[in-house]
Amino acid sequence: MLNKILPVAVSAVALAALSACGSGSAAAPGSSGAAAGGDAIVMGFAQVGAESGWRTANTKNVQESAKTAGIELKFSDAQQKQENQIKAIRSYIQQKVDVIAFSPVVETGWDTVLLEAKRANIPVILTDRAVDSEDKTLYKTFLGSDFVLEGKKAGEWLVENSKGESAVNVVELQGTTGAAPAIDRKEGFAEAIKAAPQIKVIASQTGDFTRSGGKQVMEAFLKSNPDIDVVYAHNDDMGLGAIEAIEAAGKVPGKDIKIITVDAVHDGMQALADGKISYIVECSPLLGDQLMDLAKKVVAGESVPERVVTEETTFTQEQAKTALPQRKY
Ligand code: GZL
Repeated sequence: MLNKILPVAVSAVALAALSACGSGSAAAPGSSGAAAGGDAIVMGFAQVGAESGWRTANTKNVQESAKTAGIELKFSDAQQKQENQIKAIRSYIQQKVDVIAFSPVVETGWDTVLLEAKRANIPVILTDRAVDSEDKTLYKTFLGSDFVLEGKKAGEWLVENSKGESAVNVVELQGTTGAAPAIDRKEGFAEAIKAAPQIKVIASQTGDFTRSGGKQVMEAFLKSNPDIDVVYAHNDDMGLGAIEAIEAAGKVPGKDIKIITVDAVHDGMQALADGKISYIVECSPLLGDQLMDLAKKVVAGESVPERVVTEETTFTQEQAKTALPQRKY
């Protein structure tokens, strides 16, 4: 299946030259798999890492969806390091994959490698997280959540549940420094709590989206802030780490200190059902099927929306108890 639509201006001579030296298909440069006359589309996927329950659920889902879609997946785990993701993307360019998909660990520093992919005629799909590139031609689409809205939902729940309180001291466990979900969830939450001036963020620090990071930062917060009422954690894993620190300090999570998190992975939902977490804003990792559908369209040269926002909801303790048995991750 010729997946690279050759520029119509290509002359007959150029086409003859291509077929004379290639496999007979006049595939554009930067193509392998289906674009070179093979059967399966080849996708290079540069994953962030395996830092959280969300990430491992996302990886499993992408791999399963690729298999179902008949797409050959080349997969790399960057251990949360941008230089490893850039190396992986360069390797996919060298291998002439048909399409590259990745979740940028941080928003900045991608223009150079994305320009290399563009010059190699390899379309790029952003999945999960965004980049801050001004040049929107560097990628075909961004599939992922609205992280500002997620932060707003968390803040709105706290405003709703702080009525009558004279002072509400919040400590914030931020995600990876420079990552789109960390920047946006912080922004959305801060915006929402403006409606209730008695709510104050008294400390905010990154726990890098990991359980151990959340625990370490929460231990420090507990030592330096005697009156913490609420933890706002940018993901379940840091919230679960905070629970360990709170219990080690002899306090009761969900009672002495309320915890609000984002994601709704199984362990978070279990802690919510058990009353240790008070509220969870869902962020779905199940992007695989949409990603593969977008990849097929992009490789076939079809137009796709610049932005695809994923559907997601929120959970209270009662809703978590009901939802848990059906959860896929
Ligand atoms: C959000 C995703 C975040 C999750 C974390 O879409 O990028 O990264 O909220 C994960 O759990 O580490």
